[in-house]
Amino acid sequence: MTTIEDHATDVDDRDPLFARIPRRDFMKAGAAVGAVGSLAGCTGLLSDDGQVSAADADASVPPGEHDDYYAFLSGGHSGEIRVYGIPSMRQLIRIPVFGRESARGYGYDDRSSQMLEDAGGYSWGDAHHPRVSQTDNDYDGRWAFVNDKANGRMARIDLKYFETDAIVDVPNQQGTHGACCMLPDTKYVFGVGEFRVPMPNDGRDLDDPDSYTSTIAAIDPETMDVEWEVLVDGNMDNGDGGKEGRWFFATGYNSENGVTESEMSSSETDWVKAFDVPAIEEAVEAGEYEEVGGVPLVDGTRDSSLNGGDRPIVRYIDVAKSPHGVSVTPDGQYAIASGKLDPTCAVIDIEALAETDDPNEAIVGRPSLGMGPLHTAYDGRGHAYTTLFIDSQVVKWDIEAAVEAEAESEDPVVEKIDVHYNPGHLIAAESYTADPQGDWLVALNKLSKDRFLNVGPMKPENDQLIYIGDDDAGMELVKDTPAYAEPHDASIVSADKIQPADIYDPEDYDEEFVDHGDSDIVREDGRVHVKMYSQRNKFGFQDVTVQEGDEVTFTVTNIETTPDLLHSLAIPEHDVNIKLAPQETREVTFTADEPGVYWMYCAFFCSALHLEMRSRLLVEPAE
Ligand code: CUK
Ligand code: CUA
Repeated sequence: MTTIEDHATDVDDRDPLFARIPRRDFMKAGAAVGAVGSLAGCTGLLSDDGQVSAADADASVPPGEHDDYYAFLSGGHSGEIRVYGIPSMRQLIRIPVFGRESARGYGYDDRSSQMLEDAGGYSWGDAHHPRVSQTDNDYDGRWAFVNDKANGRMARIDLKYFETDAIVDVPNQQGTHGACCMLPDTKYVFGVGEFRVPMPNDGRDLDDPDSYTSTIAAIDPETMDVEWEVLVDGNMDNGDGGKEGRWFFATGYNSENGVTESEMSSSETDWVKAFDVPAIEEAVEAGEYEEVGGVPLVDGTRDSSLNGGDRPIVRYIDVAKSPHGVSVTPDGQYAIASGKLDPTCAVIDIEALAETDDPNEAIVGRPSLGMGPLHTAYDGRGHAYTTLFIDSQVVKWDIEAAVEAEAESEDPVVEKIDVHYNPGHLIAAESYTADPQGDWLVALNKLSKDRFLNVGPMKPENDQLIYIGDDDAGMELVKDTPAYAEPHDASIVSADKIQPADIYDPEDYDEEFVDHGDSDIVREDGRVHVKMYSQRNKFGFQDVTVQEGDEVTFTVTNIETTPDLLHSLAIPEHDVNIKLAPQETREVTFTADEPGVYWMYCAFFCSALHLEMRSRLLVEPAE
């Protein structure tokens, strides 16, 4: 059985220079020159400029070894988050967010099912953009956030337990698409509304698309309350926050206010919207809003008086039509918006934006990159990496060269690599922080076509690992990874910045901890409350008798203190299934509506006597 010490050994304090070299290669190289454990031991892996070459940076992580990074990938309309280790690309765990999931008992116990109910009671969500909280522009390991495009929601995942702990149903928003943190310190999480609807959407203006609008929502990460929203012209798509606490950027298409594809793409230009957050806060403070759906809604449309003075709250920047991704460079200097239908990206100078009257003057670069640019990531060495959906490539380009070059020049392009096929997002290690690691990049390809064994008409997607750590040797495709539908975006975080717990702390939840000696059955007016512990290899009661029709609540604690020793409570024919990690307590309430004998059992294989870990629920027929 593993111990806490075992778990701690690989979150190590290796010299940062070594951190990117898989230990196996380090050992090999070290042994070769007889200097294991010293810097000299790995010089054989370093090229002249001190970078590790792709061939040496073996992406296989041997059995028993740990990865250097956690990657959090959204699961699209599966409604979940997947956690990979990078560079192995091993899937470590799945975190259910917007839908029930039986292996983790998510949506089965009273607490998690109440949370899903309070968040609208939907059975699914469309998770696109997982972003991890930051402090001082670096990952702090507290939370991950992800949007639900389907039902207009934002969820929070507690990274102590790798579980969803809050979901907010965002008012006045349909198609909450972009999700990202207001940096440097995650003051807000922004939900970016994609679908334009009547405001409020209560049956008015049904077929009057000109009156439809969309909003961004600023959500407090601690309380998950929506603090304020801003109404805009056109719709919005993706978003990213600046690094200095002032600007938030959102791309959008459909400045035409159309409702069909041809209407939405008829104009030659659309906007990147730059939200001046302190100016919006001032407007809220001054009461310059209308309360709609219980939140202050600030008018940020072009004709709004709040956009008339010398400090407009929203700046509308004209870019080629239907831009898609937007991301801010690690140094906070530029916001880069991808053209999608246009082969260029717009490089927006963030400082210039504050100084100029005409926001279009802030566009300081427009390199021509290839067909279908969608999303951009960074290596921290001045390069941008953009997915080309139509060309099925990732293009690496030089940001400063793009600022110096003429518009539509291809000169800033450094290199292109084929991916398989049709990439949406891509993500580089710590690309969303001020200090990307610059070694690994993952292209999230929408189609895999012929890359894997045929599994029928619905093929997996393909997450491809690319080594970007050697500018001389160029990008190298290292690994294909089949993915279930459907990752959109990801965040990659150094392993040492996340410190998950091994066991639960009962202080972190409200349910009553039921230890040995606390077992109890309380009966009152057709309600039965059973409190019992679970431990290798029994439950606190060998049998529990109730009456047909009773409403039964079980409060069950796993009193183990050994990490990785899970139990559960499963009750046949009553849809009862709760997971119990060490020191965790959960409650489940159900109606015992059929007389009979039901074997309550543990579904996690917990010991040699796991199968014997059973008790009886005896449901007596009603008189
Ligand atoms: S969107 Cu999916 S590929 Cu939701 Cu970030 Cu671009
Ligand atoms: Cu407890 Cu199996």
